Amino acid sequence: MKITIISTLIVSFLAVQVAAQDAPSKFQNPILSGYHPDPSICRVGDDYYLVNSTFVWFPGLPIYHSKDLVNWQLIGHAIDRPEMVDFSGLPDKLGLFAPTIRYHDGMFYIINTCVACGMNFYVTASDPAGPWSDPVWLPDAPGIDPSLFWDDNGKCYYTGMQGVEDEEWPTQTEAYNQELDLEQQQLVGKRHNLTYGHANNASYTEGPHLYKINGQYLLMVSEGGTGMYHALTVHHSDSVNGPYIADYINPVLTHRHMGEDYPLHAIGHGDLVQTQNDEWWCVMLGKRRIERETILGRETFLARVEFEGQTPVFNPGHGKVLMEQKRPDLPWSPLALIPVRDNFEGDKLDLKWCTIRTPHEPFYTVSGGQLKVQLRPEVMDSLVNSSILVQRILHHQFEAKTQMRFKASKGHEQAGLTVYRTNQNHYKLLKDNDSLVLIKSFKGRASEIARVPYSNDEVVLHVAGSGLDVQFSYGETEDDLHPVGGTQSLRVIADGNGNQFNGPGVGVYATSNGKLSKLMVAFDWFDYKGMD
Ligand code: 6LW
Repeated sequence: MKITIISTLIVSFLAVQVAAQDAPSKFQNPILSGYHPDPSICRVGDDYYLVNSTFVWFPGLPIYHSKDLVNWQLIGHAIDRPEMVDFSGLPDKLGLFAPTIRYHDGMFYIINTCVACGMNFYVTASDPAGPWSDPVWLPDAPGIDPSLFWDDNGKCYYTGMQGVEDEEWPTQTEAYNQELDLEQQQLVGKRHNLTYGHANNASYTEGPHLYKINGQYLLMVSEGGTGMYHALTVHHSDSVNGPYIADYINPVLTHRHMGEDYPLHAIGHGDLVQTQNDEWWCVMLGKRRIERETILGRETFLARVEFEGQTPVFNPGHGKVLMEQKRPDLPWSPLALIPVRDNFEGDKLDLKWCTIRTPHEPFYTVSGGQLKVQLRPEVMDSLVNSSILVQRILHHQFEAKTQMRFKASKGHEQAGLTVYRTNQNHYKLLKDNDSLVLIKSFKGRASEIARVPYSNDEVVLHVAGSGLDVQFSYGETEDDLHPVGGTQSLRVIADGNGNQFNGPGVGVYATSNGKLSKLMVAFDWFDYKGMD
């Protein structure tokens, strides 16, 4: 008996030791790599939910869930029915801007702006994985970047940003507050200016979020625009509608002073969360750079916040976002590894796949372990929904590969692999009836980089990115790949040059280039592998 108790104790002790060893003491930033801008976060009990902006990608507004603020699982999208929004004709930088997610009284709310497609709206859900309600449009709410805040008396406030008439300085904007009557589904009462930003020439004061902390209102906004000068500033008031007084600590977080060559910049657009263990953390966007280029777009980072009085101090002792730091005091909850190969099992695409712009008609099927994509006349160079499916590029060192079966009978029928940023900036490696062609589109100018004869129906297409370089290849099997087109530059999909706000994707594409076609192309599998 004694021996059993002792051995049970030893086994339990070892189990605790193993668990303790498994749980790292630190975490790495970014917590969501690749195209994950404008993060907003909320906590319900010991569950955390996060949403990002997605512009014209569909489905839009991904919802992530986490137990530890470090490991995030994609559980759904707030915009996943084509009737909800229409991105037709919109450039890749418009559409769904910065959302805010909040939980109140048993209901999740996401408030957002669809720029050039209806402006401000909110959706609700009792389960954040969905389904989400149809959008409730708020035609009286000017500007972008809406946020919601419930005061102790149950009143709900809409906090937004808008331009100002008669600007005193260029790019002056304001954060404002107005009551939102959720019964009437509209803004009511007076609109109050909260701040123009803390600096006397603050530019693009945006992304406001309001919190009540120790009985005082805390307003956090971004200033400086979403590039080099991005920053977070905080402002305090005893009354929800202000006046708000800028904290002397401002900017409370920025990398604007780190210089052009610092590898992490554009830190801003943050949202605070308090854990069940009384720690404060902030999620915010930032851009990683290689030789001053940003390939992966705006990513989501996490930083510790400690309050000194009413003042939030970000990563005390460091004052900047860290690539590695002590992780939140929360139960470590790692996720199952995402397999490299998507075998297209079941009858639905994995949540990671998106198309570009609203798909008003179905154009693909998943069955029998194959993804079949309909060739349609639409091309990805136009501002319409073409037969394109992409997933985010999450790493600076990555590989993507797919096995495709496709027998084109006419020259205008093409299908293959794409590295996509916008309708004007992308690569595509396509097979037609007798060849494989690599096309680069940069600032809207398409050029054929290489063409090789190829007549088999089956082909493996491959792309490998490394820093600023990208190399495409092809072969009859995945073990026999031949480079095509030499080393190309990922500057084509880097920020700038017409690439703004969104981020890059890799995936499949099919088109009949303006003519009708009955052809489908079949993909047996698609690999995405990230190395760094
Ligand atoms: C967003 C604004 C911003 O609405 O960029 O970085 C805009 N911040 O707050 C588009 O993501």
